[in-house]
Amino acid sequence: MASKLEALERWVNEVAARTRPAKIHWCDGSEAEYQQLVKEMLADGTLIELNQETHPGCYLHRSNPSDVARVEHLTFVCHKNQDDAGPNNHWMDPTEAHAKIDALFDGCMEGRTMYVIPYCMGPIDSPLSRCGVEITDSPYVVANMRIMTRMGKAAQERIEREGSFVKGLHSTGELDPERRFIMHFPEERTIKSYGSGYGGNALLGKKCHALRIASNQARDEGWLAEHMLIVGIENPQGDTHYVAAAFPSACGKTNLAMLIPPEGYRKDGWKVWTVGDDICWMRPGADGRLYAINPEAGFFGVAPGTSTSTNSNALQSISRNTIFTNVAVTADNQPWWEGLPGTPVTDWQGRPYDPANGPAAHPNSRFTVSAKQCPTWSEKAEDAQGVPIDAIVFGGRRPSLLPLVMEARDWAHGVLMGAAMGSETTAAATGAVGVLRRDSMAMKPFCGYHYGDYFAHWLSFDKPGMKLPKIFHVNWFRKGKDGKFLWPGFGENLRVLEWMINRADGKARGMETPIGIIPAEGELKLEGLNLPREATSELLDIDTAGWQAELDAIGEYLASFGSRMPERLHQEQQRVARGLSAAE
Ligand code: GTP
Ligand code: SPV
Ligand code: MN
Repeated sequence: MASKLEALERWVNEVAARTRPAKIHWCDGSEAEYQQLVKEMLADGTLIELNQETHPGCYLHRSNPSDVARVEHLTFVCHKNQDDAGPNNHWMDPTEAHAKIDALFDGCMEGRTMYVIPYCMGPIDSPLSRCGVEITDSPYVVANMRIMTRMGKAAQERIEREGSFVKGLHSTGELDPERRFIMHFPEERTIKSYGSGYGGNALLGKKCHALRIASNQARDEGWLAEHMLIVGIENPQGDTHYVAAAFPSACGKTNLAMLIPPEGYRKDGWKVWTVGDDICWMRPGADGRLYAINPEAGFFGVAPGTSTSTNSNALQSISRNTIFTNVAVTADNQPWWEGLPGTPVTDWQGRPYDPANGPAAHPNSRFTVSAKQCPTWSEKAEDAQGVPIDAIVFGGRRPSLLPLVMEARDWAHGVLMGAAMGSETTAAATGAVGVLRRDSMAMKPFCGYHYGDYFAHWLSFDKPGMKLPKIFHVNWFRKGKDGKFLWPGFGENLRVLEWMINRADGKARGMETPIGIIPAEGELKLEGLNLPREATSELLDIDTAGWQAELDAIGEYLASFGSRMPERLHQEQQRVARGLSAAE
């Protein structure tokens, strides 16, 4: 027996009977195993060696050009009852879904190796962590899962002790978009993914498990599984406040998680610690505060735009032992993307670079790297108890209307702010880019059940005995009349975080407005920024007529979820709308 757990052994045998691999390999997670896989992938061209002098241990993978991002139209959440999936998900009857995808898995691993990957999402000894097993025929997936999760022997031992695990079955199949599905069965805690080798579709520990399935586990067990970064802000007195922030894909989570303080702040002794850049699991502690862990062990980050000036922590992290996917290459075989100095000679598809073909690196090209390599990696990220959260932040790409920062007056108002979140679409998913869509809590592609029930679950945390964090909304992407960003962003975002922390500590008064609390005159530190005065007032300007239209749109959006939308959120929307009318 390869596992002491009968349920695991039986499931692996069932899958093998269907997929008929030549060989089964149980992953132990060792360095030797990783090196062996790399060797095999270099031999068959799955990986391409990059310049080992400048980038030791770094490799390039080129995915199929039809397989470069998440595919939301092929992603299904298959609850028994269609209503439980909600209008926010594509739904298929579970029996039909199993039949459809199982037919694709029939014999799909013939002549190949089937890998069994036991993994743990979160520190291996944390009560907040949850385990899973992914079965895949892709060594690229195994290598990425080893970086992104606690994978191998220790995870298998925890699974055998606990007796339960999330089941994930994956095959890259023919990479034919016509034969591609990402299916979730929340009641069975099962995932089946066929026909894609790309990140969120194939590394099943990430979005499929840690968000779509985990959001269901979280609701049943009284915690939250969110698309959030976690960052620690240490002030000159040595106190660290932890902030969790939800921004949609490719809207700045990795950047904020690895923020480099502006020079003045650095001199004063401010430090920033990275706990997570994409996913956050949090649950109330005995003291009523929310404690958070990052279920991941690595970063699967957006490459384009990553540079010394925007994110030098990320750049330093990826100088060694990194897998790059769909980036371009320079003449001396270094990885390259838009935003880096130097010139590309080969584009992400392996063609000689020609600007007529578009960007050299794919806009959703990524790096996979162990979090341990990040210079600002927090030692608290390994803490089994998690970190206490002082502020929750929502935000998106909004070229107009939304101010740089505002604070919710209470938890319910904050839940409304999160529910109302909107953002321009990005390259992280297939489809048009730059279209405004609602993306509540940045979870539109990831919430594994009805959004109405999800908002009710969020509201349920507001009860006696809880010491909930304050909730804020930010917008780094407001544009001036010239079409340029008004706010410099990146490291300068610390100025906004400092105001939030001051609010949490009762050290800033703020100014009440109908849409929320904004910084009072002088509370946002802008010294050394050279921000024109008009820009400052424009960043915090509240356009009453624009907001009335926005509140109407939010009302319609909430109503689109029908009777499962909690009445409390409707009331909150009406309260804000009334406040706006009164202020007119
Ligand atoms: P996922 O991994 O897809 O979930 O994305 P993410 O939210 O981690 O995105 P990331 O931090 O990689 O941000 C990607 C894009 O946002 C890049 O184009 C950055 O240049 C841009 N960006 C990040 N922070 C800022 C900011 O403060 N201001 C502006 N203007 N752009 C930003
Ligand atoms: C995202 O798109 O939000 C990502 C990348 O973090 S993926 O793993 O593809 O979901
Ligand atoms: Mn993400």
